[in-house]
Amino acid sequence: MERTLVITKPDALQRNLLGEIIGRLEKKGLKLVGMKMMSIDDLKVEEHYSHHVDKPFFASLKKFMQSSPVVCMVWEGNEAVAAVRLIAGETKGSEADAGTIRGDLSMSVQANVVHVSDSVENANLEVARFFEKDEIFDYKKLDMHYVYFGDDE
Ligand code: IDP
Ligand code: MG
Repeated sequence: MERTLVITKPDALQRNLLGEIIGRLEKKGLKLVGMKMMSIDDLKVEEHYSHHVDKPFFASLKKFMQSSPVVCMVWEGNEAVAAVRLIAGETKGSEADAGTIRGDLSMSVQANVVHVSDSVENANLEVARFFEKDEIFDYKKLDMHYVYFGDDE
């Protein structure tokens, strides 16, 4: 069972898209195991986007990510990292496939409504960056039986 980090970016909060984004992940059959609202501090932005710190757009990206609170979530499921990446769509909203969160809900390369982890390795690092162990919940969710019916056979 994998866990992946999803962050709703400031544009999602400002544009009233949180329910829509969470609803899509719930309906897919993923299990929400952690959730909190926060303001991202300088250190967290720089760590989280360390692959972009030297890019010309980094100052703008940082300003954007700090312009409103974000909501961080941990979603769990079989092959959840790749599944959520598919649901999120390509980085640039105007080019992302229709049917994806970014393709349906955004136009911009920067303001693309969600962050989602891009590999199992990064998902583990990112979940640990944003959540303490006791902020992640281990509980039985009854519909899982039907979400995965027969997959283990
Ligand atoms: P991803 O979010 O699809 O994984 P990354 O390349 O990891 O894409 O970039 C992280 C975030 O940085 C993007 O989601 C977007 O908000 C921002 N970003 C990426 N490229 C650009 C750019 O060329 N201009 C402005 N912001 C960018
Ligand atoms: Mg990325």
